[in-house]
Amino acid sequence: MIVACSARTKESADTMTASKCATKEQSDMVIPPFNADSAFSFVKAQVDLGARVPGTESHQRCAEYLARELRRHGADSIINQHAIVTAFNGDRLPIVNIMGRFNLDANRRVLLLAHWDTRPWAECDLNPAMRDKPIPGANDGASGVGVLLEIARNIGKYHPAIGIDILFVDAEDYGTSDGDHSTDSWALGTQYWVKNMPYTGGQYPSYGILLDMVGGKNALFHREQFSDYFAKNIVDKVWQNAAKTGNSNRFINQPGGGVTDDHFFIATQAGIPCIDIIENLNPSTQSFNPTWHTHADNIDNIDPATLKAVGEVVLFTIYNEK
Ligand code: AHN
Ligand code: ZN
Repeated sequence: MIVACSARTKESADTMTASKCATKEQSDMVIPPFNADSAFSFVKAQVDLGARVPGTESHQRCAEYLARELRRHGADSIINQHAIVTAFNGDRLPIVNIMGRFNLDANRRVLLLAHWDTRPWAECDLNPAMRDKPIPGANDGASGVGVLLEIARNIGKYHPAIGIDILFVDAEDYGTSDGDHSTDSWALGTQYWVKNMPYTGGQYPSYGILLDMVGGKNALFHREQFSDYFAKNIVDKVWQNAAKTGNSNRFINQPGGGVTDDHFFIATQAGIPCIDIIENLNPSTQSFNPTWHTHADNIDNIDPATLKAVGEVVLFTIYNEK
């Protein structure tokens, strides 16, 4: 257990047992332990299904797996939002955004999201013959979902004070890599969701946290530019929580580049401030993981320590909300 009241080094956090905080206002807030092996197994389960490209059997099977997992971890409601969207190249994609809602009575809510689809192409692969084949998407897709499933498992056991909506969005990665085309070609599932939000009454989340590519080896997370623009206070809070949980070695409190990712559409069209925890947008390199959109984006290149750093920071953040 990690106790929420004080900064701790990674070593002490790993070995600590549950205990109450010393001071009154910090009461007995206890953060459950993020199990990196469990998160890794959730990543592997997705990758083992094969590429999750909209319209394929593996995609369908993964949708069923994700809804089943959310149910198993005690979500109070599960919404499967089915739609057909049209990709930049005219492909008609059967998509499903999957949302598990925990603690339905709570009006204060936080949205946690990740894309679950995988890219049908590997345009960055070194081998030209492999570029028209779908990527395994271990990091780009499965990693964010794996961390969120491990968070769901914890929420089901130790209820946070607020409500949590875990959203797996589809068809993020069907965008064009041709710079002449509009960036609207990305995040099609989220673009559908923001126009058809399944909320009633005053139950909109106060803010959102997107996880994208959170499992790479030696991954670093900088302050993504649109996140800072639309939700600076949330970025501040999350990067401070990284420091408090001993994860400043990965969460670098410096500006990164900007990415047109799911959070952009949530922030601009749903009116929900949303940040993106995304690997290595150091402005000096502007680079993602070298496995990005290649066939090397496989389970061998997933580091449980990266999943753990991100999972700890997000868990700490939601259990400290009131
Ligand atoms: C753009 O390249 C404009 N967006 C990429 C977002 C992304 C792709 N995240 C994962 N794969
Ligand atoms: Zn991608």
